[in-house]
This record gives sequence, C-alpha cells and structure tokens, in this order.
Amino acid sequence: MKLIFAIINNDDSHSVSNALTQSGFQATKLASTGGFLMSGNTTFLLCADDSRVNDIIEIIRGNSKKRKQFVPNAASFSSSGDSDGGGSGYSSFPVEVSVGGATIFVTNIERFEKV
Ligand code: 2BA
Repeated sequence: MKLIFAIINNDDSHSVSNALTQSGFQATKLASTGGFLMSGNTTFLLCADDSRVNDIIEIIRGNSKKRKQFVPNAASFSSSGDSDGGGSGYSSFPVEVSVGGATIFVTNIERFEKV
C-alpha cells in the first residue's frame, strides 16, 4: 500500500477531484499554502494499492495544468555613490515562475486500518 501526497493548484483541484472520484479512488483534500508564493493550493491524500499508483498519477497529470505566474521579487541594495551622498534603497520587480502541474510524493504505508 502507498500513500500519495499530491499538491495541486487550486484552479485544478475540482477537475482532479472529479476525475479521481469517477475512477473510483478515494481522496482526502487538505487546504494548503505554498511556502514560496504563499498562495493557496490543495493537497490530496490518497491511499492505494501499489498497482494503482501509476493510474492515479496519470489522472492527476491529465488534470493539472502548468502555468506561468508573475511574482514580485524584492531586491534590496545599498550604495555610497548616490548623488545624495549614499544610502540604501529597495527595488521590487516581477519575476516569472512556472507553477505546476502537480507535485507528487509517494510513500510506503506500514499499516492501514479503518476501525
Ligand atoms: P510554492 O512553494 O508556492 O511554489 C510555487 C512555485 O514557485 C513552484 O511551482 C516553483 O515553480 C516556484 N518556486 C518555489 N520555490 C522557489 C524558489 N526557491 N525559487 C524560485 N522559484 C521557486 P511548483 O514546483 O509547481 O510547486 C507548487 C507547489 O508545490 C509549491 O508552492 C509547494 O506548495 C509545493 N511543493 C513543490 N515542491 C515541493 C517540495 N519539494 N516539498 C514540499 N512542497 C513542495
């Protein structure tokens, strides 16, 4: 048995969820936040037989899109050659990052119980 953690963009969460359900897979969805963009994403937990792991990954792959996103990138600087006699400044400019499709971790399950 394997435990799959799949981190999905919120925009893809519904279609991933629907596709998994239609294929008979049970999932738990957790609201999560990306540490870099600090925006919401959805983490799916799925427990499945080893033989079904690839099927699950293919379903997730088929329903998770890659996106480009611009994020503010702050760069601070200091200078002693400014006309005002030097000092420090703060500059912010957008940087493009590629987000998704999905980030997936597969781990072994030692024991699985439903009591
Ligand atoms: P975030 O941490 O918000 O990252 C969003 C996107 O920003 C990432 O997309 C990646 O393209 C970019 N990014 C992240 N850290 C960066 C950095 N230090 N420098 C430059 N760009 C950076 P994805 O790779 O598709 O990741 C989407 C989300 O999946 C992440 O959201 C995070 O919640 C999760 N994730 C990705 N890799 C992970 C890992 N190794 N461990 C745990 N969670 C991970």
